[in-house]
Amino acid sequence: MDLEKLCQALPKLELHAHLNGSLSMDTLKKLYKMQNPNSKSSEDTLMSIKNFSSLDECFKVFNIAHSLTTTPEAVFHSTYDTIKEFKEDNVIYLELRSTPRAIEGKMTKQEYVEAIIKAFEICKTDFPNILLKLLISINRKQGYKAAQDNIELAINFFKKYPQYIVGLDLSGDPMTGSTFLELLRKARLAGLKIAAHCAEVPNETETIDILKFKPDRLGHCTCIHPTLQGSSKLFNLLLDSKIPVELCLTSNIQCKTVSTYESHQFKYLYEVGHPICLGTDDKGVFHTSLSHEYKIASSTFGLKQEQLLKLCLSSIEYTFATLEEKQALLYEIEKFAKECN
Ligand code: 6MZ
Repeated sequence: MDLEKLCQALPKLELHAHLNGSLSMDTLKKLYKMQNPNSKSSEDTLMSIKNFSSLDECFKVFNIAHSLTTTPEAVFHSTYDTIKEFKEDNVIYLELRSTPRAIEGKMTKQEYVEAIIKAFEICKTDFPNILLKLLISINRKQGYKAAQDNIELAINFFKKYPQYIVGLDLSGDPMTGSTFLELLRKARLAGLKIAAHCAEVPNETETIDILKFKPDRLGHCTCIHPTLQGSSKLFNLLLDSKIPVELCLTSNIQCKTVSTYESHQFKYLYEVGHPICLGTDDKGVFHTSLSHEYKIASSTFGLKQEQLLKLCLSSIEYTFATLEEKQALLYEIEKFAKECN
């Protein structure tokens, strides 16, 4: 099987996908039409989503998607379409993450999360081969009160829908805000798993604090790179922690936080056998797919079929799924592996 076909056919697990960053151009156009039924052109407004060249500018791009997901109906369609697209890419397990937003007169944070759950419920019937979970995100830029509200919301939804709501994600512009680790500790005690973005920009003190907190998974870890000056201490701390890292190759290249695919931290973590998994981050913003990320990993780091399958298999362990669900995922991937031989 050629590489492209193999990466497409692999039963993959997506553990790092932000909902509003994952919206495809088709979904954005659809949402634009829903919001502006009489407008003829959506292209110009939406095209600016392609124009960014740094992490800072990337965060401005999210405003476009956010301006179109301001009602429960729009959030529902966004979630449904995104799940469908991941399913079409042969993703068998999808952990979406999203920051609940309240829009005055249009939507409460509670309704935002309910709209996602409603889409999950319908997708469960429409696309039974993809297992769905949700992490409630905390945007570090939005401050303590918003973080507290989102955690309370997550705990309440976790009680009602433990089959879907599995944890919290700490994300947002890494140049600002705080990590709210004391709040995350409370959430952990309530049974929620924690995935934290870590070291997207250089910040040794914060990185050490996060590593000491021991989230269940870490996102990016871009600046914990053994070749960066003074970073070997952080790299060793990360290795000792054994915390799985979600790696998003294209995202880091497009945001210019890593200069080349060849020098991506994937190489160093993979070489020493640190637990890692691949994710898209924001497939709409970065025009990628999980198959494409596997293809890049394969062609850049020389991963063959056996290693790609191992990458999928090992990701199972890092999911926030139940033991039973993990066994079902294992069965799916092993079945595929047998069919390949
Ligand atoms: C940190 C990111 C991110 O939550 O509105 N987000 N946070 N680093 C990244 N790397 C590029 N990509 C996305 O999805 C969009 C939000 O996800 C976070 C940001 O807070 C962004 O506003 P939701 O569904």
